[in-house]
Amino acid sequence: MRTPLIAGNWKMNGRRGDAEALARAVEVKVAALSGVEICVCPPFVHLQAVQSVLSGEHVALGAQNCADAGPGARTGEIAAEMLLDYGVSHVILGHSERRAHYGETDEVIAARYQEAQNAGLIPILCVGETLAEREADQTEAIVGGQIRGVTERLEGTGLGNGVIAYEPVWAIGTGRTATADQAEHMHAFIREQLAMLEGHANASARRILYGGSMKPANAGELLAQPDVDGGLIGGASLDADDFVAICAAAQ
Ligand code: 3PY
Repeated sequence: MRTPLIAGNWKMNGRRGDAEALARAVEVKVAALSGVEICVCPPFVHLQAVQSVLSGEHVALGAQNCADAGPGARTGEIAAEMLLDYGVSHVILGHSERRAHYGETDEVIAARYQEAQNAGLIPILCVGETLAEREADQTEAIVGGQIRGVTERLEGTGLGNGVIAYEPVWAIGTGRTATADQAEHMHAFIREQLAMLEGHANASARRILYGGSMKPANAGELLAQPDVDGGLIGGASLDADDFVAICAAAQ
């Protein structure tokens, strides 16, 4: 039995006051929901403000990245253990925007994942293909390669308590969403890949989220798919009513 997780990726949006108001609204509106885990991931500079308005009972706090090494000489980076100190429990890693704009490779993403795991955070590992890759029939090769490229570099715990987020790049910030069939096909494929890497028991317990323009209008159908265990929500997570409607659909 996999408890669905809905995580809001606020990306690089909002001022401190906006972040506090959004977190406060989400906290109040999700209080009556059950059977779904909820997490919001503000920009680093708003973590403390958001943490101060969350009760810790209904909404977990996530970050959008963490360093690939422990504290020390890494100008501009934030170590996983520093995030933990701010009440952060989840961390998004390998988002396609980081792969595309900052050249993050599977190798560096694996190192970030390892640091997150060692610190006790729950990594949310993003994978997904571009439109050109899908059109060239490379979707499974790309996504399978990204999963292996991280998993095979992890020591000891493997993927541990991590979560996978399948986010087709062509559905991010474009308003296009994978159909429920396309999403289920890829989630089932990812679970098969995981079974080969970490065994059936671990693979069937691992949550696989869908990300890419999930919104209230399509959340119900996507979340009803047997291998879709929640969502990583972009734009719709910036509106408390939309985000809570998606959380309600996951119950
Ligand atoms: C989106 O839905 O736009 C996302 O990138 C979620 O991470």
